[in-house]
Order: sequence, then C-alpha cells, then structure tokens
Amino acid sequence: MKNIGVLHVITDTTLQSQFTHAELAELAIEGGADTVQFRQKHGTTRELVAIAQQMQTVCTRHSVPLIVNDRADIALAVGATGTHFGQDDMPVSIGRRILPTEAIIGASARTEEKILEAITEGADYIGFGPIYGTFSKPDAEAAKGLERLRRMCDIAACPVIAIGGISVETAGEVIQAGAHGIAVISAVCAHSEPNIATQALLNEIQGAK
Ligand code: TZP
Ligand code: MG
Repeated sequence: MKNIGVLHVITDTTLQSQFTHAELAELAIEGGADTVQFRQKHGTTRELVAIAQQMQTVCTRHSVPLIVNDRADIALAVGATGTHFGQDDMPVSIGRRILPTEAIIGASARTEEKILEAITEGADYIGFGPIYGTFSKPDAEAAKGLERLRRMCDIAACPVIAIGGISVETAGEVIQAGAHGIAVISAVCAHSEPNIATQALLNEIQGAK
C-alpha cells in the first residue's frame, strides 16, 4: 500500500485573493500538510500547467506529494505525484494505465458500490464526502455525516480521506470515525493565516489518532 497523507490541503484562489496556489502550498506545508492538491475549475490548460508547475516546485523542495485534481495530463506534464479523479472524471482504470505505476491515484466515491469499484480499478485512496455542509463545491451532495463515513471506512480496503466542511472543530471526530485523513479547502484557504490553520488541523488529527 502506498503512503497516503493524513492532511490534504486543496488550494483554492476563488475563496480568497490574498494567496496564489503556490503560496498556499508553501504555507500549508509550513503548517504540516503532508499532501497538497491542485484543484481549479477554470482557466486554460496552459494556465493550469503553469500553476501546477509552480506548485510542483514548492512540493519538490519540501518532498511533499502534489496531487492534481481531475487532470492526469497535467499531473504527467509537471511530474506530480498523482491525480484525484471525481466520479465524472477519467475512470480510475484508465488513469492507472496512463500514469506511472508509483503514481498515487485518489478517487471520489460516495456509495459502497462505487468505493469497491474504484478500489478494484486501482485507486490508492478514496475521497468520501461531503461529511458536513460545504460552500466550496456548489454541486456537492447533501452532507453524509459521521455514521455513513464510519460505514464506508469499514468496507474500504484502502485509506479513506474525508472531505467537505471539515474544520478544526470537527477534524478529530472525523478521524475517530475511521478516516485515515482529511482534505480541506476553506478551513485553510479562507483563513487569514493558512499555515496556522493547517497546524491546528494537524494537531486535531494527531490528537485523535
Ligand atoms: N468534494 C466534496 S466536498 C468538497 C469537494 C471538493 C469541498 C471541500 O471544501 P471545504 O471548504 O473543505 O468544505
Ligand atoms: Mg473532478
């Protein structure tokens, strides 16, 4: 099994305009993020590659994996550690075929059936959520809650990364429900001090483990 981080910070420049993706990556890593994910839903491929390149430079300097959301081509282009696929993105089985063997592939899955399918196709971790209400993903489903998270963690034979509305107040209970780790956007990116926010989340995760 690959080494999957426990604190995935997904960088976002729509919730705030103070920091770039690369600056957020730097601050998150300073605060203790052990995985950084680049996720941007707008912009040309050329723009996205340029941003991902800057982020990869930061991540390489600190030996922290960079995961690119949706885009296996951009992950390959910048030498990122892996890709995270949503349920409407490239199938995990195809990503597995075109990415290097050592690449980390994450897959969003919201049902027991989809989780088992993603694992069979070669996902290294499952992203499950939203656990709580979130404003960061307009098309997010209704909150799934801790009980459903617990059930999904029981059936998944790989790490489950919980996502969606997770804050410093709730990170601990999410880990106690069985999640291997958490992924956050607003808890870090909408905070005036992303490094401090990341550090606080890490403390909660470590305290709960
Ligand atoms: N997928 C499910 S919820 C979500 C994504 C990308 C948004 C997470 O953002 P936040 O701000 O941590 O709720
Ligand atoms: Mg997607």
